[in-house]
Amino acid sequence: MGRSIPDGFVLGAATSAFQIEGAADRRGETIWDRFIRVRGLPDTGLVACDHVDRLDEDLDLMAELGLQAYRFSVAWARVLPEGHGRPDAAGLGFYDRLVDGLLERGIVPWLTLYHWDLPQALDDVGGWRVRDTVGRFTDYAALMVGRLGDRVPNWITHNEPWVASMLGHRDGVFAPGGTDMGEALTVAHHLLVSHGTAAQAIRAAAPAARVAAAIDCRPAVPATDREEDVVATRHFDGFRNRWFLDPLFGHGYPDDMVDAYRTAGRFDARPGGDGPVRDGDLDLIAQPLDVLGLNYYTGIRISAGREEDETPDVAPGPNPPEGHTEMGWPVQPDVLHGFLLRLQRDYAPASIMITENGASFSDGPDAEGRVHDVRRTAYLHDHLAAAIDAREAGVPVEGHLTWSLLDNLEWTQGFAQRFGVIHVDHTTQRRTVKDSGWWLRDAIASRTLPDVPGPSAGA
Ligand code: IFM
Repeated sequence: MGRSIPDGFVLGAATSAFQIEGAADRRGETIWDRFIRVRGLPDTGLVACDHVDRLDEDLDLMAELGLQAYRFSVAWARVLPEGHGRPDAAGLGFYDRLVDGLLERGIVPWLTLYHWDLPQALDDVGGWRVRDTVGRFTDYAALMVGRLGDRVPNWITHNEPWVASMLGHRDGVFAPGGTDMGEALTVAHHLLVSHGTAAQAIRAAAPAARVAAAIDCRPAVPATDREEDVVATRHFDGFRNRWFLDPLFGHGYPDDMVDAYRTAGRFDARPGGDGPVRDGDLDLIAQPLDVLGLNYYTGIRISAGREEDETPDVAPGPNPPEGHTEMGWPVQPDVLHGFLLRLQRDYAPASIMITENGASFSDGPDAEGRVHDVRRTAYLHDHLAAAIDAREAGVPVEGHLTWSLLDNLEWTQGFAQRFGVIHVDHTTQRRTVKDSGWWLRDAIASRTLPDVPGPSAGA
């Protein structure tokens, strides 16, 4: 008999538009289409998981698993091909059908407005580097809430603004490929301000809707107790976690990081200073947050010299060492538990939804067509147990959305990483529920975390 799942704790799964939808010929170009083409990466986004044309099948699979909630994102360029202007009726119709299909099956929708797929037409005129895009995003949010606000109760403005700003504008490894830290911090600021303005637009049109932001956090510990590693870890935490959490919760940008960035001539975060921060922006960012979305995969050990570097010690790829996933990420459910307690202590959020958590392992169907992905099942078991422990310790964790429903397109890595609880054959598009998917179904149906046979993913 596994441990019980508390009443009211919600279990579901998550995806994003660019990673599953396909039907790229029926929407506007996005920065990811352009980035993939210019960099010569595998052109997997054109078809992805063909979700647009397999919507009913995918909805039925969600129902078969008994999901209580489903998080998806809207492709901005599917509803507004140029990012603004006249909406595309077929694009809006697709999201109508998706939301109605969820509701018919008793699955609560969690809608994300922005999961990194900026319309290319907006990037051509400055993208998130310019303030105008805040207004464009607010208008897009108003369009979507006007259309779906009567049926979607949970609205996530942004997914992982750290990734969108830093990987996309500092490191050059994600779209649109910028390589400047000052630009990346400007982008981060515009993302945060647009969270606030979109929150206002959502509330104006749908007062009962709940507003959330999905923040990817990477909890850090010093590699040793040497002073320089402790100082580096504090900096990493500011760079990676507090820069986003502090202003969202009304604390403003963290003083130590404001000083560090300004002294280094990288960014002026003072309202009315030399940077993009205007008077009133911090109040805009700090709109009341109904739900903090937490995307958690792993923690990190930091040593001096790596205070802004989260390159994994283990390279991504198949056959990872024990206790790691194929992303090279260590499996650390205890870190999730500790971080949830910290969120409660430092920010006292009204509620926390774990909006992403999951593991990449490439197990495929055996001769009988079963996918025995015991490492993923163990990962989910242990992280759910950690989340439930935190809830029982008083942290308002309302649920957990597994990343991901389907094996999907892992950005620059194409189909090389498989996060799904449903296997997708990317040649035939055939879906096969993995053992982890059946385990999730059993957990939801029995309101317990069934024991997992074999070794723990973190062993
Ligand atoms: O696939 C991504 C997702 O788009 C954002 N969060 C992390 C996932 C795994 O890398």
